[in-house]
Amino acid sequence: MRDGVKLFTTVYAPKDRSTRFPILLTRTAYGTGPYEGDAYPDHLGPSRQFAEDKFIFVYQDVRGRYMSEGEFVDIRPVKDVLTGPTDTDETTDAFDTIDWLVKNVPNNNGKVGLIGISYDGFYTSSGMIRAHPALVAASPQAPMADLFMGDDAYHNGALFLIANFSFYAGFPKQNNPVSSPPKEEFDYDTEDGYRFYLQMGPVANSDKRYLFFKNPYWIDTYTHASYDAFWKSRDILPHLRNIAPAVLVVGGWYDAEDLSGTLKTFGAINSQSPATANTLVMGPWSHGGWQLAKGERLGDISFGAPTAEYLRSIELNFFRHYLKGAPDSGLAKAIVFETGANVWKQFNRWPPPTSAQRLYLHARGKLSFDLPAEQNAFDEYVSDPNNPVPAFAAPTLTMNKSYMVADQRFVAKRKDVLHYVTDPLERDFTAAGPISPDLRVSTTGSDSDFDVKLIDVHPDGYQQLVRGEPFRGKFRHSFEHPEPLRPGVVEEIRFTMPDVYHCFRKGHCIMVEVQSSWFPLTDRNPQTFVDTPNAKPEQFVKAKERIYRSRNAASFVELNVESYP
Ligand code: PG9
Repeated sequence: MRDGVKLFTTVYAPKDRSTRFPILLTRTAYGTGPYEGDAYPDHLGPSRQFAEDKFIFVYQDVRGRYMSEGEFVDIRPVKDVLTGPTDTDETTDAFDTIDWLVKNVPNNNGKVGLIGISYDGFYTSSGMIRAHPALVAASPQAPMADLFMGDDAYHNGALFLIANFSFYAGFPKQNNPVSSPPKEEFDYDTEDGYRFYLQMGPVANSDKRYLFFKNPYWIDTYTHASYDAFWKSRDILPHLRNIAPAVLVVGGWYDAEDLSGTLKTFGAINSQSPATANTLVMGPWSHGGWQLAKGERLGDISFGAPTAEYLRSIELNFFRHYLKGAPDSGLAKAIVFETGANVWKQFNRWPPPTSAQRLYLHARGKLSFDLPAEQNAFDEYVSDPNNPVPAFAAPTLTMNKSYMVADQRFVAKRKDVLHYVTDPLERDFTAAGPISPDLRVSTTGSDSDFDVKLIDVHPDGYQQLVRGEPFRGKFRHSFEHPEPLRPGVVEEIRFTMPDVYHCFRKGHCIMVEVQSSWFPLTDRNPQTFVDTPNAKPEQFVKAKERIYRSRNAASFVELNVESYP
């Protein structure tokens, strides 16, 4: 690299020396092994078809991980300005790597593609910024974009507890260069994540109780509990300007980690770099669930076909066109799987044209498109942070990938979950784009979460989660400067959940659930306005929550409904 640091890079090239091949590069935080001698990896490239088609596959350990030199920074911020010829960030490391590869790897054709999933999707996005001229095509897949604002770390101010704790338990700081870092398995001493996290108490206890757990990246994650300079500097979206390579953004509707980042990456390139060839592919997949998988189902939900096979041809044609000069397959702007209907559709924009429709909460658990007629009407429940609503039907120690389509009947009997259901639909109803809950609420506490779930109720009673998000009340006016809720005062909680493309079929019902904890998916809100991770056990108190459903204070969920010609 320009500062003399050496990054460990492995090149797998076709033996055929009669043709020149393009380079397909992946930069990773997760290790490029096997490192020993002439050991060969299980697979090369994103699919078998790529290996058969022949590319020069290059894998690199990013700065400070595994066999690379230098210092690792978790979600390294992109620098606005480089301070001199030896200043670096991930954009310069990608540039310098590509520069070295095209000048030194025998038989390369001078064209480079960049691809990666999740963290490696973030490194792909980084490489697209101030890109090397040889980088002509890039595919950020499930890329993180803004960790506090809806990606891995926080959703609407609530910490994604189980996902982050379990991730960082397996992602320690390394004394690099190291090919097989010592693995200290974290011993949960139970199979029951609900109990484990409840017994942990306030999140800062994770370090007091489990001393060896001291992981600086985890500590950063939970101590930066609002949208501060730490998180803002890590937001890559403002940097996605003047993107020269063609881009194929790939993601899954049921990605529990970086769904928001995927959609925002696509959206930011469209709006900030409109001349870039930029396509979105969204399938019915969990986080990276398309990789080396068929994509036929997730949890209980079948998609009727091996949906990931469809992506394989899109991906291969994309890179073949830009890297090998194969004919342009004429990609649409958005290639999206319509869940519920189980069909692929193509659009020249995403979201497609829609009209906003509001589903209002009514008395006796009804949900309808009509504004309520009643005055001063509400439903109420007691939310107890010491008995939080479970997020998963079965105990789990790691994020259950299929929770995003899971049957919600396991919370049907809880008194601290409100349910609102439509009559059976008389025709198919397709929501395309963001979902925006708008609640009028009050609480007896000084902070509370309001979690909203949009559910597809099948005729056999299965309650399939379609989209759900928490909202931490103290952030209702600002994610930088939280403010207490005022006990007993009606407040508006409005937020946006990531896009869906879901068909609620004729005969199904639409259901909305509201609750104030979702554990251990999110950390517990003490329901007292305090520094949440450091709250004292006695500051976790019950609160009475009211959700209003009256004409003068209506609560609703706004959907964008596809307009049929
Ligand atoms: N989305 C992942 C992640 C990155 C950084 C922090 C926590 C999670 C990943 O799987 O790469």
